[in-house]
Amino acid sequence: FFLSQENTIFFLLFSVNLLDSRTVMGDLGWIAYPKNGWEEIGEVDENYAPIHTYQVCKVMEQNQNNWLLTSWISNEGASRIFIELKFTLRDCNSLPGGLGTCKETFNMYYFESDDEDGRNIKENQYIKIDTIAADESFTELDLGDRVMKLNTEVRDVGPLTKKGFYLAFQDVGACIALVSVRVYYKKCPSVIRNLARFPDTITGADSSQLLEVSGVCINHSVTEEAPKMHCSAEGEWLVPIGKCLCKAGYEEKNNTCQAPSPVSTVKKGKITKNSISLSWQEPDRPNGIILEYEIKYFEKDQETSYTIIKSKETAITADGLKPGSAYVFQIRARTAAGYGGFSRRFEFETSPVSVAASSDQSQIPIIVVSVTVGVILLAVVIGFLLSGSCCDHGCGWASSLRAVAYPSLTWRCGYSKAKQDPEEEKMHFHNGHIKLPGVRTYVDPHTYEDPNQAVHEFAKEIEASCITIERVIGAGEFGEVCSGRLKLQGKREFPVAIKTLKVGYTEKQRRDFLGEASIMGQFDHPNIIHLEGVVTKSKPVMIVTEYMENGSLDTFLKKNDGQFTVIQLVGMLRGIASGMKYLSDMGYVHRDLAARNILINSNLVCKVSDFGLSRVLEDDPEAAYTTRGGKIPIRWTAPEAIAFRKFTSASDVWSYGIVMWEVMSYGERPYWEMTNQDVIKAVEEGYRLPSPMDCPAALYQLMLDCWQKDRNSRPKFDEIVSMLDKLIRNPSSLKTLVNASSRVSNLLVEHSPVGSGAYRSVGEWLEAIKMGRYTEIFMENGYSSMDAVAQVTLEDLRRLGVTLVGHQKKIMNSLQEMKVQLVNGMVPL
Ligand code: ACK
Repeated sequence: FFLSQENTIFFLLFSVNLLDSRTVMGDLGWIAYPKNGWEEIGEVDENYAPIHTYQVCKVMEQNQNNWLLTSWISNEGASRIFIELKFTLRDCNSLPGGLGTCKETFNMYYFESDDEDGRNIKENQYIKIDTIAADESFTELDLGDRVMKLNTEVRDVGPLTKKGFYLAFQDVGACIALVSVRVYYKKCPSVIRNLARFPDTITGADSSQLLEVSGVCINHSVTEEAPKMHCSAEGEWLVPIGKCLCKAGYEEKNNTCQAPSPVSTVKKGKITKNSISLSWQEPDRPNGIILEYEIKYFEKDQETSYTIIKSKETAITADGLKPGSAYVFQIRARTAAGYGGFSRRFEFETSPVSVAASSDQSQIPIIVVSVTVGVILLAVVIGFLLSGSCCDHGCGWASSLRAVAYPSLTWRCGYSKAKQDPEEEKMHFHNGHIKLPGVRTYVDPHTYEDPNQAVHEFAKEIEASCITIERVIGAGEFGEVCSGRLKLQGKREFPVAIKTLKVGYTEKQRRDFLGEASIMGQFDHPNIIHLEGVVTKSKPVMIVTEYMENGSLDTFLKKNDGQFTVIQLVGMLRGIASGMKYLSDMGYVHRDLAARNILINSNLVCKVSDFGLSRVLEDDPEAAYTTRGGKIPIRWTAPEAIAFRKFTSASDVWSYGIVMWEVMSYGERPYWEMTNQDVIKAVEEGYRLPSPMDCPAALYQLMLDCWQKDRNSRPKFDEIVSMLDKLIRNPSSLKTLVNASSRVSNLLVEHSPVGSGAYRSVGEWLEAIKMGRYTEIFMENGYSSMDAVAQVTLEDLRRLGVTLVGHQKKIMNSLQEMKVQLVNGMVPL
């Protein structure tokens, strides 16, 4: 097998031998009949190991029928097996007098059987695999030169349904030496990918089959999106989908989430009415050097208010506690790999106060609590009045606007350092940051009075000293784009992309620049570019994102024209659709979806990027001013968005169709060199881009669906994702290409309907009901006359690839209508 690059889409080809005649030390146990046909040459190699070569050379005799039967070969559960033959064959022309009877081929057969008892079956029960001919035959001259013209031929057989099989080689009068026979099956070998483990998977029975395999998240990781990959018939893993993420407290390292095991033994020490001392032992499996412990504690049944102490020692004293109260403690250790899991809960109680002492002292905590609550309430009121200014410790009141967007978000505050051991750090939390269940909604940073606040709401501030800039990789509207490395505390350094804001910027430019981070920071999806954070407290101002090794998709495809399989291209499209589904679920309309705004990493994973704040698309060189003054990338934009600025997820779907076209044509410019005005006019008149070369019909159909004039008829992104998933699962559906002869290479395709009335042809009928796109598929599948069409069933439509329910209904209803009319003698079919 070979492994291309650690991170590229896998080409781990794996085969497992079921038989290799060269490695069998003893007798092969094969049978030859008649006895004077095939014979084994008892040769040994330089290590005295037998070379099991069989030969036959009855070229001068008529009617040869020499059989060589192998012993029973178990298929070990594989349903498609491969047979590699190495042989030499004599050129008949070089045989004086043998021309009349000499043959230059032999036949290979198989017979399936669950056990070894099937050996005595008759010749005619064997199933022929193929006639084997030599690419190179040898002559006497070659023999003189001692040239060995060894042929290698591979055939595959499947689906196999029994436990094993016999092979047979039939000679009908050739001069052959069968040097070796290797029988094997292919499998996609067990791998860990995106933190999910995929098992050894034997390839499918069909040579074009892709098996969808679900991955299992490795230890200490959880599903982000159900991880899946596809095992191809060649034993390659293709199209990874979804991923696992290390659980909170675990860090990803070399495809694992390694961290210390939980602390298991905790002992109580001195207990007073206000304090509890604890000590514990190092975890059984520290898995590295323990850097510190985190001790979380709270009053029993009051978990929403807890305190965290960080300590380098294995003992602490928690003080400031209420007398006579039970407290719950949990401890976890941290190594360079991150935090381990928390220990189980340990419960200890402070000593009660004596009755005499309680009368005065017990008032103190009550007063303290009352004052604290008073201060907090006052702060709430001020916080709302000020509409969301933020305190310096990173503890923020949500602004009233944000409170609208996140109705149940309360507040997160209370960071304080207590007077204590300098080795310890202590923090109190009230109501940890609440994560809303279900899908979140995108918050437009414009709704913030102060856009700077939006940035800090959604983006982490990174210290400039954590970033190493390595080289300039491009130019953005606001400044250079660089690649570099980010080293965050307690994490390994990793590559990042850094967008910088050029010096001398205006306040508006800074706002717009950081606006992108405010938007990006709200997204968390494997197909959306991930924001690491921003640098705003020093200059230059920067936006730091994950690094995408292959840069923007359009350039990448142009550079690699024709290099990918259809499945790989569909995998890219699936990723983009999945990212767009996420954005549309969040209520975010992209408005500038185009291959140039998709980034692609070394895994060929595509991620949507470019989230400008103003969305006037100043930074897109493709954007042109419309008559209404807006700047729009005409070739990618839906007609309603160009005409009256109706930007919706449905207009993003139109753009997605254009991206599909760009991907399938390896970065071709949509509408080539037509002017923007001509593009607008042609699209308005019902013309559409023709299919890219070698494009599967199902994909072109999907493009046409995305380019429906009526935006409500376009598929939704979730439908696009499931449609692409279906195609990936069933790659034979991608085999029907758009007919090359009907593919118009430099003209647009007309999609406007013709008139109604009696239909002279299938094309005319389909056009009239606005289903003209299916004409070709109907014709190709034998529905070329109206008589044939009259027989079409719903099942047939599905088989033809008419998957949209609306279209199925339209066609079936029209057929039904025609049948009724036929009965009434109105339309001659
Ligand atoms: O095609 P490219 O190499 O990919 O050139 C452009 C350039 O910067 C200007 O946008 C590249 N670029 C932008 N963001 C990233 C990123 N996150 N990772 C890698 N390259 C990026 C883009």
